[in-house]
Amino acid sequence: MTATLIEMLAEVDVVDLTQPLSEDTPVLVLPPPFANTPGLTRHQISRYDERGPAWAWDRLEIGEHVGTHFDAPIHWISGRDGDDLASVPAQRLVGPAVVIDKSAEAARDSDFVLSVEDVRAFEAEHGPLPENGWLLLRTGWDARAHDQDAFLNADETGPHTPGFDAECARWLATETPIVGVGVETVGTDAGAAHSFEPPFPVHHFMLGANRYGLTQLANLARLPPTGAVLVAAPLRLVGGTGSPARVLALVPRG
Ligand code: 23J
Ligand code: MN
Repeated sequence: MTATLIEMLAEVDVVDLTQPLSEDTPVLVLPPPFANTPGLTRHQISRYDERGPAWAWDRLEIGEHVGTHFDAPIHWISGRDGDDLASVPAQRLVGPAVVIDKSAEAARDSDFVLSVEDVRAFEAEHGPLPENGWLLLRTGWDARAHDQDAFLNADETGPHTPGFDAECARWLATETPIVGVGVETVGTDAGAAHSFEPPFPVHHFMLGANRYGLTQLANLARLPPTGAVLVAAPLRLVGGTGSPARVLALVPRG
């Protein structure tokens, strides 16, 4: 007797991988001459007042790439012919998640970057990266998400946050069946990735291969290395390059 999906749900914990979104949410800062994204600003429409006696509602002003968010292929020039947010097939928004924990390494070295060798070592222990799945990189950076300066960790040489090396980004995008990568940091690329070859290699290779990105994830420590199912829910914004997203994980109860 196989369990029905509804029976299986009774044995599952839903873990929220989404950071709270507010005016204080840290945002990416690019150096001159590049333009920067605004964070969140709310403008009141009414507050149970003469503008709307029984209702409260706001108008949002926000960049597409703020907080826990989804990167669509058209965000990057290499993916310009790929999916916009409205074209992302729903089937690709739900899939198995694997979690590689490099929090000890990232605590020692803010510029830690994951290599193909690291992923191969994970696969030797846990099996191959899953079809239609997400590779989530745990670094412990979620503990800094309430503080813009600690989160961006910039000095006179630029930001220092963990990520992936260029060869790993290329290999993940072209030689594995994953649909995307997810990180706890402000972007899918490492802080120093502006100086990698090519620059911002995760954006370049993953989005160029019509894969996706998830950033500023929370609660990755609550996920097993394999066995969770991730649900990513960005806006279905026509022509959208990215969107704040609710990201959930279904975890078998231990
Ligand atoms: C634009 C330019 C560089 C980067 C980013 C955006 C992001 O991290 C993003 O949110 O996609 S690194
Ligand atoms: Mn983005």
